[in-house]
Amino acid sequence: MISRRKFLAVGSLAGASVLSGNKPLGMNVDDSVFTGSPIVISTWDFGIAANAAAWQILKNKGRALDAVETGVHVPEADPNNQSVGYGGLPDRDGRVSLDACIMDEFGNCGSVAGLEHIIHPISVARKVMEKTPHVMLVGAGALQFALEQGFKKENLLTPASEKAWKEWLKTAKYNPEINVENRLFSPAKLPGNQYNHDTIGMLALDAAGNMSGACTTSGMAYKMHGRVGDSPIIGAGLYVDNEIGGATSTGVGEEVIRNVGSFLVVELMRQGYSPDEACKEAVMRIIRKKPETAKKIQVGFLALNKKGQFGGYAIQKGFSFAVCDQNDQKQLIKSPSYY
Ligand code: SD4
Repeated sequence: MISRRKFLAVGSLAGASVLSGNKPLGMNVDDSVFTGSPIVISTWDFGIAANAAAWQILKNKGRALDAVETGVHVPEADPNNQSVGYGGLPDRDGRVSLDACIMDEFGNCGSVAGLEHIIHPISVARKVMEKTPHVMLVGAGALQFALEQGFKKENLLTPASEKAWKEWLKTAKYNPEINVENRLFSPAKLPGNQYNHDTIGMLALDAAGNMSGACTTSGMAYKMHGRVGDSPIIGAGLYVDNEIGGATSTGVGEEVIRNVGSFLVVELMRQGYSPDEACKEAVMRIIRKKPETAKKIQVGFLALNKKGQFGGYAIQKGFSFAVCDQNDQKQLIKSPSYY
């Protein structure tokens, strides 16, 4: 039997087996029930720092819901991360508008879309879940609610993001670039043209065996004002079913919405797919429906099941995800991909 540590070490090879039709290495890792060891996983390399914050809660037997909210606060508050929250790249009108959602172990969920001026949209989404009879608030209504709840109104457009936007205006071409997150993470590497990807999606399983998830983003850079992607849409950008597991996504949200991606991944796991197989099948739905579009875009899914097994799959190379558990707090795994 392959231990999970071993699986982590060969995480990027799992996809090679998926593609060749062999059983993915992750599948037979551990067929026992959850042993009580928490785990948190999240999208992209900025997930490492986010997981570390979430881990502080999980290791002290805290609730997964608190862990994911605290974890995603890290990239939301980082002005050097131009893909999430404060410092996020604006829409084509120069407005930073944020999307986020959160879901707990009871199937409760909350979401905000097109929220401006608030650094932590994930916490506003949690308030929507906990303090209102609704699931989703958008635009001016979401801002009004946030202010009523005591959130501070701030200018989220940093000088670096404003500069990049002004540079972009010179051509004003909307042309989503693949894996731009990898470059956005380092402000030193900002060339000032198209930065169109972002998003942290995080899934956590706590010591009690309960799962929650969070997803937060400034959306596609230079999107039309009012455009909403998959990230705040329950079932698309995030889905958690405490019986089965959870899934989240990153990349071009329109394709994820069209396929109700995260819900699909969870339902595939319900049918017996391992997390990596389920993510692969969700990606294949996108590719089969629109093979020409799929060549030019990135979509990645990430999933965690109730046994603590995880997996990811993307259309393009370059998607990575961070994993943190009691064995290792800083794993970064290269996702297998179709191309
Ligand atoms: C969106 N899915 O707004 C987000 C963007 C993203 O990597 O994840 N980029 O469509």
